[in-house]
Amino acid sequence: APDIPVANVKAHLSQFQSIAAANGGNRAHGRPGYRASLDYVKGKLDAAGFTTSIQQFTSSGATGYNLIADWPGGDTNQVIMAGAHLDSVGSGAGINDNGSGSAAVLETALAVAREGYRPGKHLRFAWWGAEELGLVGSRYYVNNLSATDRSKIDAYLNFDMIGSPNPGYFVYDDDPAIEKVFKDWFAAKGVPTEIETEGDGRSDHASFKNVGIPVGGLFTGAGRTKTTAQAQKWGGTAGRAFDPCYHSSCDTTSNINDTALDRNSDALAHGVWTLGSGTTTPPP
Ligand code: DTR
Ligand code: CA
Ligand code: ZN
Ligand code: ZN
Ligand code: ZN
Repeated sequence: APDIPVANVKAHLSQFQSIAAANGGNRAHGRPGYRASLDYVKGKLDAAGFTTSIQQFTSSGATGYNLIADWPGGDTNQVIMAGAHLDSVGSGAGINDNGSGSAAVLETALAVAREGYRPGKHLRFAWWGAEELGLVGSRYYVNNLSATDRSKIDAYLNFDMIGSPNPGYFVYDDDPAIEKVFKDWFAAKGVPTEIETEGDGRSDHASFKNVGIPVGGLFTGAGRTKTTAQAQKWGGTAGRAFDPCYHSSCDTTSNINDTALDRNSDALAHGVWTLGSGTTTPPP
């Protein structure tokens, strides 16, 4: 997989920050900042040659939107998905939660286009609405998949908070094969990882897991406190939350650890390239 330039990822975060500032200070479901964020992401993908679609739904009396982007080609009976929720809470710009995941997924998709990558499997990228209201957008997407379309999704990779300022390196433990892809990548970089245990049912992979689709993902931590042992292996500050600005107005572009964002962006690309390349059945 190509290196993902962290400067490019941070440029998307700056855009999300500006969008929030221009739209009442947030990017929350039902607020103009959310749709403006979606339009930004969609514009980049359309320009890069993706086939994009907007899926509309209603939640709490407001219209919500999912953005789905398909990279033309690959075996459409074997789909690899990578996604992130694009909405913030109402209290702020939501740059770590979850601009970080949204920006890294976007930059990985743009890298696919830049490289002219032709994977054996079909790649689909997604940005979810209304995650903060209770995983609403991703659940709507999964619930509206036909059984046939559901059976074609080989994996869903979730990225929700991957740039926390006092980061841990957590790998979802839901599917062993997917977990191994990420764990091995970090091990090769000399970065120890822990399995992510607090998140089951707490982010957008839940709806995919509930219908039997293999899921995986990465996480750098939210409101929980980093232990002394964790600080010894990862650096940062023991006794301090992984993200002290979780769901707060201080979740801005200054609330990002660049090393964590870079490593997780590169790991994300590695996961997409690795899982996208293999085909379990030979092409016709
Ligand atoms: N619920 C997510 C934040 C979150 C909390 N624990 C985990 C574990 C894995 C992924 C995400 C999370 C949110 O506030 O968007
Ligand atoms: Ca990189
Ligand atoms: Zn959140
Ligand atoms: Zn989140
Ligand atoms: Zn899990």
